[in-house]
Amino acid sequence: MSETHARTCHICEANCGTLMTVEGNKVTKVTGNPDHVLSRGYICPKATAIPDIQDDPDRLRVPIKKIDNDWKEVTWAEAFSDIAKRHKSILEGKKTSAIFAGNPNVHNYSSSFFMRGLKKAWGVQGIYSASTLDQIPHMVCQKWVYGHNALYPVPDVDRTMYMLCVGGNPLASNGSLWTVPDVKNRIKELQDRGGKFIVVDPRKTETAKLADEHYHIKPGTDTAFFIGLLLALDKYNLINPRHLIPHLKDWDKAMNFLRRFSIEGLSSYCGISTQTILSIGKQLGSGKPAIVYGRMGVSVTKHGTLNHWLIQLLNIATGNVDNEGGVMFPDPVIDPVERSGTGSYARYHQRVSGRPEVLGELPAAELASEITTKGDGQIGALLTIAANPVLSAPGGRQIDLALESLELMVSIDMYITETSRHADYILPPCGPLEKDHYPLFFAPLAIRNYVDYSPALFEKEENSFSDWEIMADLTDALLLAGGNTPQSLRVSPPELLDQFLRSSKYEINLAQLKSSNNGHDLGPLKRRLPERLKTEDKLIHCAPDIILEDLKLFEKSFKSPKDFSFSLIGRRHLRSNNSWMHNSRRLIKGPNRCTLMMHPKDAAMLGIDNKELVEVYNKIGSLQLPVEITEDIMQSVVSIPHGYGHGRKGVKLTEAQKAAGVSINDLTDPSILDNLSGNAVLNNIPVEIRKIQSTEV
Ligand SMILES: Nc1nc2c(c(=O)[nH]1)N[C@H]1C(S)=C(S)[C@@H](COP(=O)(O)OP(=O)(O)OC[C@H]3O[C@@H](n4cnc5c(=O)[nH]c(N)nc54)[C@H](O)[C@@H]3O)O[C@H]1N2
Ligand SMILES: Nc1nc2c(c(=O)[nH]1)N[C@H]1C(S)=C(S)[C@@H](COP(=O)(O)OP(=O)(O)OC[C@H]3O[C@@H](n4cnc5c(=O)[nH]c(N)nc54)[C@H](O)[C@@H]3O)O[C@H]1N2
Ligand code: SF4
Ligand SMILES: [Mo]
Repeated sequence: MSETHARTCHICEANCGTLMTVEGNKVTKVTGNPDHVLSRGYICPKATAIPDIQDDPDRLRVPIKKIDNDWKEVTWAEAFSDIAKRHKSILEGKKTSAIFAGNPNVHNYSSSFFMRGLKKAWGVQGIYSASTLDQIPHMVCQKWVYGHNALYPVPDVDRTMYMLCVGGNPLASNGSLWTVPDVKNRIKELQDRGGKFIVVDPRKTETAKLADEHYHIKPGTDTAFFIGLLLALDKYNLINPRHLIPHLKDWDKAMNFLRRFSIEGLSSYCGISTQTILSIGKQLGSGKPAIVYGRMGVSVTKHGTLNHWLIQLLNIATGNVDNEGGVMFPDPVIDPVERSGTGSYARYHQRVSGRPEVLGELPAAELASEITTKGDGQIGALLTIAANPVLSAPGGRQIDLALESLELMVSIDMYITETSRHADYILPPCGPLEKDHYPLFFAPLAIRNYVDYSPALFEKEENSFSDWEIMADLTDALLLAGGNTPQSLRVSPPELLDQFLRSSKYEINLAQLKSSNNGHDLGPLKRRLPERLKTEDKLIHCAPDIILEDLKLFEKSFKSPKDFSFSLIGRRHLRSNNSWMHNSRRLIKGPNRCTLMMHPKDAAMLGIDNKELVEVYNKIGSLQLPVEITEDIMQSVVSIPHGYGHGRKGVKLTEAQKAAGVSINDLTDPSILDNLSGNAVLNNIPVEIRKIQSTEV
């Protein structure tokens, strides 16, 4: 007998509604839920692989401890008390401890309720996380411009008439900082109603192929493109912030600063013609609802924060912030803008580099140097929670070495990964279908106000715990070892969730959400300014001094562009999710996707044929992989997807290891960061390439 259950997919930001057919304790089929209020029946292949994670024989079911380079199963109690004892003795010396929290934490709403307590008990102030490999430039820019780091302006794609997408590939990623399931059809609907979708990317991506226009841009030069667009609006007198005018501070200061550049100079720097810049500028300023959206390609660069500031200026200039069909601020039931502080900056600094803390985060790129640089405050104990920095952070080989030198490393993870293989203990959470789900971080990024809850599909296996339970037990063990009282009173996450829901203006409760299979639609995004602004003066700050300082640095580098042989960029594939879904046979099967994409002219110049092996190298490292020749990519630019490199010794991911690939982050440079946010630079990496002679293979 089979039953069908509605459940949100927890893998990516789209949060699609699925229907899962259950027979006994197995999910036998996953389809899209046609009645889901947001995803309308759409799912991608990753949702069908969720049962593969649930049933994966490589998935750890009990805690394991490393003894003489071998893993031994231990009880939870033994693990917690030994970890707490060792942690205490490390902190009694001159070393400190650190936490690295990875991307899946944002898909586990319940973990977030226990992070603060665990941070305190583990003895850390700032944390390392995937945020500084990703979106912190958006957040710190939002803090400075709108007054709160969580004031994400979300593209109102369903009502726009023109969308410029720079450095994002939603057809592969399904949208980011933009919860927009079924994005392909939404873009088609925009085109069907006479609107236009434009992509700017060094590669003609899946998204670019759907677009009305695509322009190749030289990697790392988007700052110039954005300034060019603002100058184009200025030139044609199309700057008209309309309803925003009373709420703007320092608009003229920002524009006066930008007028020192010329469109021609900017155009030759970024490789997009003056004519194109002028034409896009004109269309953005046409008075119709329009959006400029930028994602990873403009975030994980040297001027990521500056880029996002320029994007805000563009949307402000055309009156498209807080405008239907422009970018809007959602009104989520559980609202991070009302529930948390506006975000801190420079309260403390990195020991080695002196860089400031940003929103309670320390740069992930600097974790290895903080572990290996000797002296007081050196990191001796590391806790990773759902993170794989060896594959996801720059300088992966250096991180490998650093982790090996730790006195204590604990990983909360369900696999022996490239990272967790270095741990002394791995504490595995229960299977994904044994957890409930609430889009705590994604409802605030969604294209409509909505709310959705999925109870756990299966009971937890015996002796198995959710991430939050592991975090809470570890916190208690650490408190106890330090002579403190454990937090005996525990409210469970669903109870907390219920309290939050009930106290919201929507007056909704968990029982109501449980009884609904399709999520609740709470309507389209609405105008929210100026009430939503969190700056003290309730104004939009158009020219924060700290950002203008970085603009000056850009101006300097712009005057003397550096040339190198090839610029390496990343990419994502629909059937992959960062570093951790390659162990699903049904996702990984098919052609090798870990290839070096290269333009035919570059391949001819180097005498390389399709699928031939090359060495890609720079001062950070070197790797070998086959070439995939394609006209989609610009000349002098090459691309490698991130998240591969499963061939490292000791990893236990049987399927992933059959298509191990290599890690692009063995080539990315941990010493080059976005000045303002401390975010890693993961694109526009200088590399050299050489053909591997057949005698070397
Ligand atoms: N070169 C390059 N590097 C990149 C990027 C890029 O575009 N280019 N992208 C960056 C981005 S945007 C991100 S977000 C980061 C991601 O970087 P990370 O967060 O470090 O890496 P993930 O690959 O998401 O690894 C997640 C880990 O969590 C485990 N896991 C999965 N689900 C759960 C769970 O529910 N509980 C627990 N405890 N563990 C779980 C998996 O087994 C895996 O080991 O990578 C970044 N790295
Ligand atoms: N299938 C799948 N979906 C995912 C993920 C995944 O790994 N796989 N990861 C999830 C996560 S954690 C995130 S953060 C999101 C990311 O979501 P997106 O940002 O939409 O995804 P990317 O594919 O990294 O898109 C970045 C684009 O920027 C381009 N690019 C590179 N350098 C430059 C540059 O200098 N300028 C410009 N203009 N473009 C550049 C790249 O060619 C690429 O097409 O995806 C999420 N969804
Ligand atoms: S796009 Fe795919 S992975 Fe993302 S939520 Fe939807 S089904 Fe899941
Ligand atoms: Mo990400």
